[in-house]
Amino acid sequence: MTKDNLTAVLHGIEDMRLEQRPIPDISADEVLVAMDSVGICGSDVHYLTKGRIGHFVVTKPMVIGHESAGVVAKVGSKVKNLVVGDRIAIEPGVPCYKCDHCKQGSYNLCPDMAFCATPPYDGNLTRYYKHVADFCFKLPDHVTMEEGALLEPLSVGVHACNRAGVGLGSKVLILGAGPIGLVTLLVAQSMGATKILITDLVQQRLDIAKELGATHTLLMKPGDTAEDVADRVHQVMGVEPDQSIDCCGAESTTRLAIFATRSGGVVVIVGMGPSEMKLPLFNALAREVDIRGVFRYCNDYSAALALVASGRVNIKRLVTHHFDITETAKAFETARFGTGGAIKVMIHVQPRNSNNPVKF
Ligand code: NAD
Ligand code: 572
Ligand code: ZN
Repeated sequence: MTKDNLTAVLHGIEDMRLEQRPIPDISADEVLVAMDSVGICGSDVHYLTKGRIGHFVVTKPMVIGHESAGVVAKVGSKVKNLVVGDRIAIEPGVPCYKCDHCKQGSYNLCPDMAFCATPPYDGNLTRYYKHVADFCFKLPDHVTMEEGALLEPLSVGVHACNRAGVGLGSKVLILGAGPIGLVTLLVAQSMGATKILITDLVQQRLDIAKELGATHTLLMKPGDTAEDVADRVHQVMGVEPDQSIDCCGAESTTRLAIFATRSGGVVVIVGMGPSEMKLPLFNALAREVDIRGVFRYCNDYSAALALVASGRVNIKRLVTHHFDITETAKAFETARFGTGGAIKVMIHVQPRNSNNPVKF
């Protein structure tokens, strides 16, 4: 094993450095992972540009990255589910296993969750990273490392569609055609939704959504009022959506989600916008529209992997740009400014495809 452990470390606002870090020692329940692919998430960009998300503040150097896959390089003495050489996707949040939420199975709500690249916890845009083996998922040979990394945002889509109750014949409205809106579209389709309308402010993103199978798209303008757009949604879909999934989190999109959803339907809020907003609550209550939150995912990685491995979901189209870890600064510039219509920017810690046994 080489001693090179090049790592992308965020020191503060606009201060990301590539530096050498020691290769970590592992505990009995952990594996050492030779990282392969790490996607850039909006939250990584946010920590770089703002140094914080809400109460989560970068107060000491933090390794960035949480959408990842790699190859097992060492296994701890108590690890039973993995061996050296296994190609794995890494679920980035490790809960405490002890609190009531963990014991009841809702481990995503654990207040002591250690989540990659959420302060104070390091992420995994690095050559060698250690992780609890329980939160590593072996990939079949025909699933690429990039797809493994994308199981992370895909799991958000799985959780969101489950929370919404999407099923056979569902008519679904998705607000926002960024990576999260697009994975939600793919999952809703795979769950049997027959009409899916997706909105965005950017036509290029809607074009990709159409390519991925959205039955309808609607270009919004910044000044649109939610009530007016709700009428347009009904006209375009020819029906009121059963479920609306807000993948923006702007006040205007959450308002639209409520107005547009059929009585007795469900609004799910995935996008994290302002901490307080003005919403038509009476409209929702009087029509029994349930409003539900989404916090990451919980026991969703296996389903996300099954969707990709079975070919029911083709997630590769989301990746628009590829960079080597040595080009991390350029990769973040591209993700940040959406250069060249960037959707998902993938960073390769190993040369692309070097760990993909099946040729693509
Ligand atoms: P993104 O910024 O790439 O995508 C948001 C999209 O919404 C963009 O395409 C933008 O053009 C569009 N948009 C903005 N305002 C709009 C409006 N008024 N109407 C229609 N479209 C509009 O972000 P992303 O990576 O796709 O993530 C989406 C949101 O989900 C973010 O807020 C992120 O923090 C959140 N998120 C939440 C969780 C969770 O656990 N709840 C997990 C992952 C991401
Ligand atoms: O992939 C996980 C993920 N979660 C996001 C955003 C991007 N990626 N969330 C939005 C921000 N919250 S948070 O609670 N926080 C910073 C911990 O505001 C987490 C979920
Ligand atoms: Zn993320």
